Amino acid sequence: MTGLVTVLGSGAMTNTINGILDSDVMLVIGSNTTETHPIIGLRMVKAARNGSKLIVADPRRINLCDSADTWMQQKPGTDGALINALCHVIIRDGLEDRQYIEERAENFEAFKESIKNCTPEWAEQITKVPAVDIEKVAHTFAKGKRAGIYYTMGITQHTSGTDNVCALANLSVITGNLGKPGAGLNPLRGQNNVQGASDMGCLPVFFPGYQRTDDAAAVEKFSKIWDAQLSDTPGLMATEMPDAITDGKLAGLWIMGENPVISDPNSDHAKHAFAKLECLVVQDIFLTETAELADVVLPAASFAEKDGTFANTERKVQRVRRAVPPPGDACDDLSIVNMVSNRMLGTRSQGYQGAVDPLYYTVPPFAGEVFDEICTCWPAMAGMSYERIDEKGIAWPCPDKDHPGTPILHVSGFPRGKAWLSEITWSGPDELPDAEYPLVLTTGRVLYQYHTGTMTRRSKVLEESAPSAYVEMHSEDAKALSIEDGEMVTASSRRGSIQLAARITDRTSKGLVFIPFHYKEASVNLLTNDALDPKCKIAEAKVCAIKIEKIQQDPVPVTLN
Ligand SMILES: Nc1nc2c(c(=O)[nH]1)N[C@H]1C(S)=C(S)[C@@H](COP(=O)(O)OP(=O)(O)OC[C@H]3O[C@@H](n4cnc5c(=O)[nH]c(N)nc54)[C@H](O)[C@@H]3O)O[C@H]1N2
Ligand SMILES: Nc1nc2c(c(=O)[nH]1)N[C@H]1C(S)=C(S)[C@@H](COP(=O)(O)OP(=O)(O)OC[C@H]3O[C@@H](n4cnc5c(=O)[nH]c(N)nc54)[C@H](O)[C@@H]3O)O[C@H]1N2
Ligand SMILES: [Mo]
Repeated sequence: MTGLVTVLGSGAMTNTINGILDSDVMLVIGSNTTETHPIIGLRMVKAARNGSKLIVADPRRINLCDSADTWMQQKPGTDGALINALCHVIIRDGLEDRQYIEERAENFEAFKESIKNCTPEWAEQITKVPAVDIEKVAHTFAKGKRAGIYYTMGITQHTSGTDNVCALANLSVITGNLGKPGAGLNPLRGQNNVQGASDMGCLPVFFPGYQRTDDAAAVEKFSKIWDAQLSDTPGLMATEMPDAITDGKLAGLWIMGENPVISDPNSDHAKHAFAKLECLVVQDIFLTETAELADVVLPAASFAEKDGTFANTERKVQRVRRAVPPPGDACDDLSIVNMVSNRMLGTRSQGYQGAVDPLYYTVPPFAGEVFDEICTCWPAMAGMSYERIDEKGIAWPCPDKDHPGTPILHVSGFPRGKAWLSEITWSGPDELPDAEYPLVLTTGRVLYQYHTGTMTRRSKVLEESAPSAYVEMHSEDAKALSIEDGEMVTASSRRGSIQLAARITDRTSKGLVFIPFHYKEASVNLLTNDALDPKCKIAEAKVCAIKIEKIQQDPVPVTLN
């Protein structure tokens, strides 16, 4: 997440999972932890049982609310106002950590000025969280000796996602909570090895190790290592690609391990764009909805069929070993990339210009050679080797062979010197409800399914536990529309329409509905908004305006006989 990268140097948990047990306050905001990170959720429940105060901020009554000291039910898309108000109360009541701020932060006066008017009463108007709760939470958080923040997509999947993360960083810094056990700022990473993918530069502005593509020294360094002149122009974010295709700026796409036809907000737009590509290559372990559109499908091996390393959510780099051979023609991803690269050799095709040698990984399965190369080009992994992580992983930074790794970041300082307290102005979501589309839709996950279901929906046990799409709606909204629990309804936005079952519940508030995005037969991304955060280009999957309608049954003809 680039916002956090700018603030702290990288987007990763600053602290450890087991450290949760050392916390005395936990603020869980926009994370349905017991369903989406169940192991971490268990630690939180255990910590709460041991006396740590748990604060949950979520528009839905998630399971974690059962263990919470306070639950703040904000309106979706209002987190920036809520967090600014927490900071306002802390400073107003003199609860900030003065010494920490003086030693480790800058821009405090301007920051303080910027939240001068963010009173709890102002925030109550916007968020619908009672001002007294905001005051209580601000006091609990600031008085905690080890107060940790845990957040995920409820915070980031907004047009204000980067601002929300910066606001949370402000809260953590002014209370002196970065750099000590049981505290910190902790984005719980989503996919398996998404941390490793970010670390390795699967972001258009970074080479491996967060070394920027617009930094001339980094371009020179990697041009030398890879023996090819590299570009200093940042690439496109995945979310910017559909428009780039439509605008004729992008002609070919090679998608590895993603199913955007189901997972991209406003997915029909993405699907139409893909149809305009000159060449679409999809590399996946299954023939997905996206692979069905491809000119070429490259069958990949799954995690259990390959060698390498994964970096987990606490930055720990761990070995993965092949347990079974891949089926049929499937190959591990690295070998596929290697084979394609070597066949490009000698051609003048874009992106491989100037290279003279074949990719020099020579000993199958190559992963060990790549690992050694990573350790030479990113100082934070310079001290790692397969021998050292043979049995137990090591958390980066690990700068030399004797270094034990760094479970907690920022103990003695920040990458940029001092932490910058940024001035955040709250701005609401891109699309708000109106007379035609009166309900707010938020989307997300359930415990038993994983994203577009390519993997989990092939598992009988999981599929039996969560077999079909549904829309969670408040009893008063259902009553107003004469909708009964379990009844099939139509949900539509300005972009599309789906049919699914109503689940009547008071987990959401009046006016808010929730739909999981796992089900292709009622794919909620046909409805969602693809408006982007201007800074990190994440799409606003968590808020859009929709309407729900009863499906009018044709009256059953009365037959007289
Ligand atoms: N079972 C399961 N686990 C998973 C995944 C999966 O598909 N299935 N996916 C993995 C991945 S890649 C990721 S990124 C993570 C995501 O993990 P989470 O972010 O925990 O999952 P979500 O369900 O997307 O949304 C989290 C919460 O955000 C709340 N929310 C909605 N709008 C707002 C808002 O405006 N503000 C706030 N504060 N909260 C809001 C929702 O009510 C929900 O409880 O899960 C990972 N774990
Ligand atoms: N409405 C809405 N939309 C969302 C979200 C939301 O909360 N709401 N969340 C967003 C988020 S956070 C995420 S992470 C995305 C997830 O979106 P996607 O990443 O598109 O979803 P997955 O279904 O996990 O797709 C991963 C693909 O990788 C394949 N795969 C698995 N292992 C391997 C492997 O080793 N090699 C290769 N080559 N392929 C493999 C799987 O078969 C699968 O097809 O969805 C995003 N979209
Ligand atoms: Mo994710």
